Amino acid sequence: MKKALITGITGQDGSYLAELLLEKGYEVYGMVRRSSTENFGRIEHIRDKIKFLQADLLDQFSIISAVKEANPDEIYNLAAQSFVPTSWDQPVLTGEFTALGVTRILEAIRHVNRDIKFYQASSSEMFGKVLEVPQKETTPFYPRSPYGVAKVYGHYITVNYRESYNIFGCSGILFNHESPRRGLEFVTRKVTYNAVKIKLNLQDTISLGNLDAKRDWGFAGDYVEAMWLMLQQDKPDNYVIATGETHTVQELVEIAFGYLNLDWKNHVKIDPRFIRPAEVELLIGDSSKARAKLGWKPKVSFENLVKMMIDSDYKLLTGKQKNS
Ligand code: NAP
Ligand code: F7E
Repeated sequence: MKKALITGITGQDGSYLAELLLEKGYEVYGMVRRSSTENFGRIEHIRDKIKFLQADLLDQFSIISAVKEANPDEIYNLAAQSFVPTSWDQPVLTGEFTALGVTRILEAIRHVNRDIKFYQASSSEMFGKVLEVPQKETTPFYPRSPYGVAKVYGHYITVNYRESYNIFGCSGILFNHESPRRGLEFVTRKVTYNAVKIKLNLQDTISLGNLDAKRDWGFAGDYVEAMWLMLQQDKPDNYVIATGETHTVQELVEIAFGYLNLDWKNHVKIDPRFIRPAEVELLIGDSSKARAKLGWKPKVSFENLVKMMIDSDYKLLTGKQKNS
């Protein structure tokens, strides 16, 4: 039985990856940080199958202890401060978690067992003010936020430990991926959750920022499979994971409100508080390398993803299925 240690197991991707690895027969260890209230909502249904280890990305020895105790074949580093706007408010902490946290895990691997395979959750935010369209593994980086800058560090330290110590480290450059388990502050979930509340007359408006930003949005459940596939290859590498389609935030709003038979123009307000100091205007990924080498491809379309999230939020808020 293979063993995997997932950091960020309480997050969106951690929950889907834990499900996938359990289905594949893995013994799954989850690294969690201490908090005054438990935060296991996304993994409640599988929590009795997971072995939890308390550690924090800021604390080197706690990570070494967790790696020693789990003694895993694979580590998936999904933990991070992952919300881009917060990275301007807390740039130093974002650097500690999202950049140096990666080095702390790699150092634990180097000291405990160099045969552990490592997955780093890199991001399309590294492309930022894009220098090529579509973006692929060889596209130069130009990050536009402290978060993006921290992820570039995490990417290169993974490549560096691969080249310096022969550690099997993979960097998955994942474009935006969403699901009913997405945090409420990210734009897809903010739109689906609040559109349902508007439909139910629980509120009248939603405030958003830049409606013209374009993103390549996929389904998180599809993307965690790519993470696993990267660690099953003969050699470690970097891979772009994306759908190859891009949509504006306005298109997201149109689909979500349209599915609820609402006219979005009556309910959406623009609030400058949600405009970013520097924006990533356009992301669209070329995942042909992953498709050819990993045999990976996305299964859920953008429209179906938005509808899946609306259906789930409707059930969450009413306890009933939405009639189509
Ligand atoms: P998420 O829902 O925000 O989850 C982040 C996880 O990191 C949570 O489990 C959180 O734990 C944990 N964490 C944060 N700080 C920590 C610390 N100091 N010590 C230990 N754990 C800590 O993020 P996600 O959407 O699942 O994304 C997973 C990873 O992929 C992240 O690294 C993100 O930056 C990256 N990524 C995401 C996307 C995307 O579109 N979703 C795209 C590219 C890359 P708590 O529950 O305790 O807060
Ligand atoms: O914003 C625009 C905003 O916060 C998407 C993270 O998972 O994916 C995510 O980062 C777009 C931006 O995601 C609002 O300006 C408009 O252009 O959902 P988001 P993100 O910043 O793209 C990458 C790949 C990651 O790695 C990150 O961890 O939507 N937008 N109005 C808004 N965004 C938010 N959050 N809220 C608004 O009201």
